[in-house]
Amino acid sequence: MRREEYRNWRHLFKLDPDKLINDEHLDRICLSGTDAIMIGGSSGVTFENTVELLSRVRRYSLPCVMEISNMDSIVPGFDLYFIPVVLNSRQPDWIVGMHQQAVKTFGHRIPWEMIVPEGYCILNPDCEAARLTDSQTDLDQSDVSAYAKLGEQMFQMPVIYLEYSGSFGDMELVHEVAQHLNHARLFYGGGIVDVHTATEAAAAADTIIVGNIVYENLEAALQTVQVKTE
Ligand code: 1GP
Repeated sequence: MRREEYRNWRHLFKLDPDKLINDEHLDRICLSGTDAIMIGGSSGVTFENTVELLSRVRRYSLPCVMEISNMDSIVPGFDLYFIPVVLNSRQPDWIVGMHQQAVKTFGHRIPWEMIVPEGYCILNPDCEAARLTDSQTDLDQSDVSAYAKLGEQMFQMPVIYLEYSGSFGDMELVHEVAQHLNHARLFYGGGIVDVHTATEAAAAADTIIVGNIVYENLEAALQTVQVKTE
């Protein structure tokens, strides 16, 4: 795929290599009309379970991208690699530390043309990603907008990702942040569980990411793809 194609995506399913999905469910997800599959997770992601899931998704013609959460699980063969930079982490490791180690380790083998940095702002204090990254989540609209603007303008990040993993976020805030961005793509993920939440999120953000509901209620997950035609 052409790198810039991701800028047209409206809907993604995020699949966790550490979770089980049977062939029938995966078939329906991959044929759902979603724009792409993103593979990634906060814990339990290994080289082995990532390769396995990638090879199963590769039977289908839609793009498959990896969101890298640790250096040991990086697998060749994805269409693009999304790299989270957690702008509101209190620990520099999640902003530049691990990234610097990855560049040091992989050096000239990094296909830079396939790398898409994501300026993350993690906003649900109870999610695993917030705990793991020690993110500062008690932020108001102007705080989050400032992170988004900083990511876009100072770091030239092509994607800003508002992450509410596990709970549906404050759509007013998401809408407000969108007003502050000029060219970065605004990704929203967290608590999209049906067509209603998907529609609301898609009205505020450029791209919505649907995760857990795939494993909890497949039919409801599949309905979220409708936002593409609205
Ligand atoms: C997680 O943003 C995604 O990284 C999706 O969140 O699992 O709550 O849908 P959910």
